[in-house]
Amino acid sequence: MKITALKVIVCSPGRNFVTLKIETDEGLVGYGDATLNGRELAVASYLTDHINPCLVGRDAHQIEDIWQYLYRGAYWRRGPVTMSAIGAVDTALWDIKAKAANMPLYQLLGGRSRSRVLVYAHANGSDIAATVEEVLRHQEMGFEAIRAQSGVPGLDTVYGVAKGQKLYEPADGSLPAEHDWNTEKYLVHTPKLFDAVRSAVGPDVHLLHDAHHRLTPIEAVRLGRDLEPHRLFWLEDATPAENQESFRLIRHATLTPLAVGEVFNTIWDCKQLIEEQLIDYIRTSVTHAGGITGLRRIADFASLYQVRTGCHGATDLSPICMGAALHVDTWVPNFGIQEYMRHSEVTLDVFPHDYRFESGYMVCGESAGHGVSIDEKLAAKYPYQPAYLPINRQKHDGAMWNW
Ligand code: GCO
Ligand code: MG
Repeated sequence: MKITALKVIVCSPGRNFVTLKIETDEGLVGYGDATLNGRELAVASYLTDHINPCLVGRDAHQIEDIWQYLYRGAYWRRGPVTMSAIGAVDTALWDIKAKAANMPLYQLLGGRSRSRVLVYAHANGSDIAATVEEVLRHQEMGFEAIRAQSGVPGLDTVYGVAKGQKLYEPADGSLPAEHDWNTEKYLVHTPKLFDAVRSAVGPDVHLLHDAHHRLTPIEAVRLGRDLEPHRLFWLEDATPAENQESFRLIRHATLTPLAVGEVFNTIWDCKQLIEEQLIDYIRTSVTHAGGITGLRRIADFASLYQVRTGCHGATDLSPICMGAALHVDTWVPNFGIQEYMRHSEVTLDVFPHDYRFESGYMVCGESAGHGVSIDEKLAAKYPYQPAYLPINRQKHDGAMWNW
């Protein structure tokens, strides 16, 4: 089966998405997500200018060879732009292969390991009371795992908390918004947040928290220890992980489980974290980790070290990523949890999908492929809008910090 055409579709139904459509001479079509929040057009160009012309005429069934061709062949390995582009090609080819086999994608990966996929929701509030209310609202909706983030007294803007009544959207400015930060205030506030949340929900709900790379290792130890009584499911991105060995200190000083990986794009970014069992959950996504092939390689490696998956599932990954992730989650033996930050209705209309939410769990569909496509006519009504993630500055002196 030959690849006949590749098309990049950039649209903004509520937020920006980059989608790759691959067509074949047998009439089968596959879709991949190539969205890299705030850097969308770089991946679109990488595909259109550098990848797509090289793939026309190739055998669509040779997924592994095409992955290696794009990874080794570029000479310049790794990086989020390259790997998101490879990820989109790979996801679209798996979609085609599963359609050719007339099977849902999880069957090609090895079949079903579970009946449904545990997901966690986001509960955000401007203060502790508002966050507790949101956590309880999500508990009523059936969620068994809930991430709690709250505004911090003395800071104007905090990661995860939307302004006013709007849904939280990480890329909301035509230029990067400037947020403020103070670690001391955050470290005093966050244990109080979880005292209140845990006593409101009781012992049975899994609680999660995202520190969004803002702490140093020793500060992460302080937070991890302070949160131990509340038995978190995980503390996410406690510190930046370019220096993987910095997690040794955190790991050996606190019992709070650790999750990392949403900014990683290959196995090399997490090799030491996994091999030394410095983390409990690896959070790479289908889109950013080089597709199903890249993610599967990371998940299999992680399984050797009792590290489980917890795929990134923010709204800046398109429903195509969510659909593909749910097939991986349905198969992967060392599954932990899946992030589920619901897309807006306008996004979901543009991406017809067959996955569904059922009381705290997601279920992938049974149609052939990964079950998600794009309505190109509708997508054309929502042209690209420049949008950037915010940046973070220290409150006391304006110096740059990690967003
Ligand atoms: C998460 C993430 C997101 C990211 C966003 C960046 O845990 O879901 O931290 O909120 O900030 O995906 O593009
Ligand atoms: Mg995160």
